Amino acid sequence: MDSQETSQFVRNINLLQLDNDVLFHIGIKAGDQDLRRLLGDVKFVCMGGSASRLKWFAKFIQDELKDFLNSEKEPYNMAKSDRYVLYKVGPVLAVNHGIGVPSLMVILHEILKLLHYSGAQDVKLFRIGTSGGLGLEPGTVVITRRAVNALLEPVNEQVILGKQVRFPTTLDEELQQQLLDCSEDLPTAFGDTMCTDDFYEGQGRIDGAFCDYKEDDKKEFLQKIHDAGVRNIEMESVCFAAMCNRAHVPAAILCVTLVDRLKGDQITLPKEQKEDFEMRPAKLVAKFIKKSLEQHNGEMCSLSSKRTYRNSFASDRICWMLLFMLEQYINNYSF
Ligand code: R2B
Ligand code: URA
Repeated sequence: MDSQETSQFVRNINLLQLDNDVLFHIGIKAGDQDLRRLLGDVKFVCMGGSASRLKWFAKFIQDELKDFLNSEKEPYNMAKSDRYVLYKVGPVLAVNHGIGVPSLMVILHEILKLLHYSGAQDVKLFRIGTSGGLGLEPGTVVITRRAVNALLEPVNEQVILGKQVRFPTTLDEELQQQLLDCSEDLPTAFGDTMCTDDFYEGQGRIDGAFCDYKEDDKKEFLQKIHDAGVRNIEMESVCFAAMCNRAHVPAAILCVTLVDRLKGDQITLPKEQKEDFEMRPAKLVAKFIKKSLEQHNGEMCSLSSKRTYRNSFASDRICWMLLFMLEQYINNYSF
């Protein structure tokens, strides 16, 4: 079977019924553009919270990869909605995801469908973000070993049709090691990342609008999670890991620490230093991407397919339907 006609990114037979899938939050209709030509060669999706940081990242990665790229045109925002930004630079797609799991989950559904409709292959996803550290010098990049929820469980819990469903947050160990190998002079740590639904009470801060616990309770909690292996706290990791895991996409999470939570709550870094720290996960990922491109002699940067989305749509549907039926059959008849 032509490998371009299978897709790892989605598993939803209902998509076959859609004539022209609307990716609402990025303002793209799947059938209106030649997505295979535009995005078929994407190999690395880099996501982070803020739209302006991702705009900066797109320019930065363009500069870093200039020896591999054949265009110096300024990256433009492909998203036609004001919710998220989407920049394509050679084999890299840079996307912001906003704050927290709900915002990330919405854009990840749409990015995975976008990758599916584009026929992209061998894609890796990265979250390059910020976090509060535990026992680490601010400015340390934590490469996440396991993403755990606020109860220290390695799962992302979703409520689907009124029922709680738990998805494991397994991350790719080989990718973690490859990133650690790229860290060189950057201060880097490797450990568990706790994902919370809130920046204030959810992360045990005492400086929110409300706080019904004492400084000692907070210290006890933070020390407990530190002793359990947590090295940083942020707000998206369990969802990012679980959805990439469901999509069988190798994924990694790299977040710089902006404060040592064992010492305080407020982020008081001067602007320049904060900006410098925020670049560090991007620098680390850029090194990894460059190394990957060097290993492939830059061939990842050529367009992987010239077929149009419309031309390939019918054959994709048939192969995809057969695969889905096979999977259902195996699930129903295996013990
Ligand atoms: C890190 O920083 C943001 C909160 O300030 C949130 O998106 C996160 O995970
Ligand atoms: N982002 C978080 O979620 N927490 C912090 O402490 C810093 C950044």
